Amino acid sequence: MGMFDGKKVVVLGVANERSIAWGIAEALHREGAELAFNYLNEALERRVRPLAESIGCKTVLPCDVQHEEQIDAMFGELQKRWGSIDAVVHSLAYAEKEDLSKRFVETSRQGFQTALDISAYSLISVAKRALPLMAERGGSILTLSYLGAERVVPNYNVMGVAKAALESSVRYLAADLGQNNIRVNAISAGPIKTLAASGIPGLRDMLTAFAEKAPLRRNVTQEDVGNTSLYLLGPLGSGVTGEVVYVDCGFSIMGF
Ligand code: NAD
Ligand code: 0WE
Repeated sequence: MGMFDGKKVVVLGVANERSIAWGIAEALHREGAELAFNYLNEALERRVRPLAESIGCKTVLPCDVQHEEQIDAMFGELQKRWGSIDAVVHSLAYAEKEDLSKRFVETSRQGFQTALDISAYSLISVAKRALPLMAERGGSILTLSYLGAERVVPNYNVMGVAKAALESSVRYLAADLGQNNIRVNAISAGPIKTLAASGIPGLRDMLTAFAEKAPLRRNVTQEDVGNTSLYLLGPLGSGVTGEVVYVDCGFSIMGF
C-alpha cells in the first residue's frame, strides 16, 4: 500500500538522474504514484525518456515554460490521457549565466525578465493549466526555492529576486486556489550538486562550508527533498498551504 496509489502527478524539471525533480519522482514512484514528465528540448528528451521508462512511465511530453502554447499542449495532452491530475511538481529555474557572476547592479532588463519569467511566472502559468484538471478532487502544487530568496548569497543575484517572487507567488496562489481545495507550497532546499548548480564557480567550497555549519553536519540530498515532497504533496500535508519549508539540514537557523 503506497501513500500515492492511484494518484497522478506531473513532474516538471527533470534534466538527468541528479535533478531534484528526479529525487522527488523516485519518492513518489516508491509510494505508488503514476507520473508524467516534461523535457525542455530534444537533447534533454534523450536523458528524461529513459529515466521515465526505468520506472515504467511512458508519459513524457515537451514543455518549455517560456512558451504558453507548450504549457497548453502539455496539459491538453494530460487532460486527454488522464482526465484529471492530483499534483504538480515545479522544479525549474533559469537565469543567464552572466547574471550569476557579474555585479548585481549590472543585471540587464532582459536578464531580469528571463529569470523572472522562467523561474517565477511559470508557476502561475502552470497552476492556471492545472486548475481545471484538479478542480473536482482538489490537489497539491509544489515548487523549489532557495535561501537566496530571503538573504543575499553572493552571485545568486537575479535568481534571488526571482525566488522571492516565486515564494510570494506560492502565498498568493495558495490564497486563491484554497477555494478549489488546491494547496500550494515550496521547499527551500540547501545547495545540491545538480546540473543547474554544477556551472557555479565555487560550488565545491560552498558545499564543504555548508556541511561544516549545518546542524546535521552534512549536505542536503535529493532523497531529503523527495521525503519532504511526500509530506507536502500528499495526505500528510492536508492542512498545509502557502508554506515555504526548509530542507536544509538546519543551515538557516544558525546565526553564527
Ligand atoms: P536541474 O538542472 O536538474 O533542473 C533544472 C531544470 O529546469 C532542468 O530540467 C531544465 O530543463 C529546467 N528548465 C530550465 N529552463 C526551462 C524552461 N524554459 N522550460 C522548462 N524547463 C526549464 O537542477 P536542480 O538543481 O534540480 O533545479 C531544480 C529546482 O531546484 C530549481 O528551481 C532550482 O532553483 C531549485 N533549487 C536548486 C538547488 C540546488 O542547489 N541544486 C537548491 C535549492 C533550490
Ligand atoms: O537555483 C539554483 C540554480 C539555478 C540556476 C543555475 C544556472 C546555471 C547555468 C539558474 N540559472 C542558471 N543558468 C545557467 O546558465 N540554485 C539554488 C543552485 C545555486 O546557484 C547558485 C548558487 C546555488 C546554491 C548561483 C550562485 C551562488 C550559489
